[in-house]
Amino acid sequence: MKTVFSPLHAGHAGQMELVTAAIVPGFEKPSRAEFIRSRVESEKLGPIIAPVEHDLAAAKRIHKADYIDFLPTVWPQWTAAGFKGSAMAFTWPTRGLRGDVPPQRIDALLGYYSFDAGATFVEGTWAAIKSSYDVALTAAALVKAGERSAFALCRPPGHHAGAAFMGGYCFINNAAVAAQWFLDQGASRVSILDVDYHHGNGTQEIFYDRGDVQVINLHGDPMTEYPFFLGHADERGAGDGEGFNLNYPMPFGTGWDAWNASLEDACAKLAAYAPDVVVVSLGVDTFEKDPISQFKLKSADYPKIGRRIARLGLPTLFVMEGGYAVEEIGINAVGVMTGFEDR
Ligand code: SP5
Ligand code: ZN
Repeated sequence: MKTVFSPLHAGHAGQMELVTAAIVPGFEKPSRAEFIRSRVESEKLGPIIAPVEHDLAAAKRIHKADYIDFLPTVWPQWTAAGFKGSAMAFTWPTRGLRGDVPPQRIDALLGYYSFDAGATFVEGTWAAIKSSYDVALTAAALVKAGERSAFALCRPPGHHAGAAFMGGYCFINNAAVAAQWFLDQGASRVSILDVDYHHGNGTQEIFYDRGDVQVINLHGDPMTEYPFFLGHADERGAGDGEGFNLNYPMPFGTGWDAWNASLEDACAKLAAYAPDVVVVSLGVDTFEKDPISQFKLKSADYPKIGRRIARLGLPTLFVMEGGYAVEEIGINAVGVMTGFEDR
């Protein structure tokens, strides 16, 4: 399997992160992608290729144009305003406030275009976001050209980003961009299988009222886990999308047997939908040692996930999302790929 990777991710570095009761060094850090890249090499998964640069048209197919146009301006606006440190929001338009009027200050605009403080900018952030987008589209093109699978080693991740907002370390929704791109290239139906520990709220929002993209999420129950405000089992899609959004929320402490039961059910529903291509939002923050997560998967479980997905017998694009146990992130993420290849 080919991996697409860009070193430009590395400029997105040094952020602080607001968590419960503290501001701490960001969990979503450059070493994540480097550990995965080095494991791709040591496991001889296949060639590592550089992304082809794309314009932003494919992003604007699923994101609002004003949101995409805002992203490259954040760091220049932040420094022009005289602010230091990471560009980060601190006020959000919740119920009872105006969410339809963009304010004129960059610190306020960051709140207008986000749902939490978890998507912060430094000088190299836009270049990293753009490279991650290019990685996803370049890997998608490999699958479209006939490869059985490809690995988009995206960083930053994407599945929390919605049509007009960032959050949860995510800016452009790479998996959603790729899914729409497959449709625009002639696919009739695409399934997105999101196995990241956190609910992919952005992906769900983007495709919620559509029947041409099936969105399946396996994740920590939002009653007790981030992102808290989406991801319940009764969210099944709306209008043309009715029945094409499937959520499998699971409690803290979920291990392989229960998680795998959800995966089996998800794969049956996916097979019944009979998509032309599968996009896997691949987070490995389900791992037992993940520092911000509460599931109990073991390293030996990740090849089993890959093997099950391979049994669907469909062209498959893997898009990297979360995973914060950096020492083991390469073993776990590349384990899915080697399992998929049944070796
Ligand atoms: C792509 C992805 O996996 N995004 C995850 C964003 C999670 N943001 C909220 C993290 C809350 C962490 N609380 C952790 C306490 C650790 N002691
Ligand atoms: Zn996650």
